[in-house]
Amino acid sequence: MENKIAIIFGVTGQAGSLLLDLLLSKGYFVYGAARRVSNPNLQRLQHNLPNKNFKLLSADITDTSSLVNIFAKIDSDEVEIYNCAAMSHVAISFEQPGLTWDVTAKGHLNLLETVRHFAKYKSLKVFFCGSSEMFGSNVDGDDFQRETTTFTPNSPYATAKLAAFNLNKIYREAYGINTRAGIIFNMESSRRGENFVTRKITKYFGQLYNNPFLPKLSLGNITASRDWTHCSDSVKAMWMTMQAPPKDYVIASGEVHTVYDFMKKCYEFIKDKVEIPLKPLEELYEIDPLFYRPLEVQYLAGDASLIKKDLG
Ligand code: F7E
Repeated sequence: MENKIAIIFGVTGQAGSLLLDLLLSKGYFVYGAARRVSNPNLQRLQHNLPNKNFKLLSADITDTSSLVNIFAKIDSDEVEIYNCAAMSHVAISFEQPGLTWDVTAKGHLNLLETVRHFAKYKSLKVFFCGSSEMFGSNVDGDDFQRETTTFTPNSPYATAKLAAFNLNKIYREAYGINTRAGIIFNMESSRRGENFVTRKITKYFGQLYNNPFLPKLSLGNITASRDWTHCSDSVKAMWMTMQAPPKDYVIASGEVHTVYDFMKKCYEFIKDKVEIPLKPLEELYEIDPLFYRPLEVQYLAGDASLIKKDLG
């Protein structure tokens, strides 16, 4: 049987690389699109480089001609396209809103336009990584966010994701393009970038295990609550939506914890394992307003019952 074909935009990132692992394990032939940079950032997919079912291509989602070149190269009538490319750090989006929009919003529009033209010749399916940040601080009466909850984005990142999410839907309804999106709540793993809070904290406690005299960990708003999922589970859900009719789904765990709770769990995890007793947790961290955001999303809790009902 012939391999199924997929393209992943943003293949060097956490979600893109875990999706690559999943699709290869399912027998796909995968094209991974990555930006050309002088020092390639391939750590997360190094183990897949020798795989004969994987081909790394150079393309930049902000440059439509590079997308056209990729689509022209793919000699297959049926392709699953996953867009995981984004400037994904919410705090940085306040510093670099233009770049955030170019990559996250305009980039997805470029992809949709390219797909619209190639859809005449090939059967193309699109998955867009939307974000729970699109909800901003809005919650339903039961303190959950779901597909019907009104979006009230409050960062440049969230507005860019919402623009792309809406365009994804418009191209489905206006042109019949086979698009779907996940409204994806926080995804974490050991491949998470070190400036996101879970990896920043786990890295600190990992180092503390070897050196109990480390300087304090500096954090921002530790009372924020998040709905964290292991990214391997999130990418599995992305793949499942791709196998189903086009529809947008919340991808979440439904479990909520504060940043403080997460840190406490890490502290307790290493406390009994170290040889030199640790200081009390309250002496190991400090609050640095540098890590506060101009606007904060204080609470996110996803209701994933629709995807559970439809796709199991
Ligand atoms: O922050 C607070 C921070 O940067 C989580 C992205 O994948 O998920 C992610 O966005 C919370 C926030 O992720 C620090 O203020 C406290 O309330 O790990 P984060 P995020 O902003 O929730 C969504 C769904 C996405 O779509 C995004 O792409 O932790 N926090 N102290 C801190 N956050 C960071 N980064 N660093 C701190 O020192």
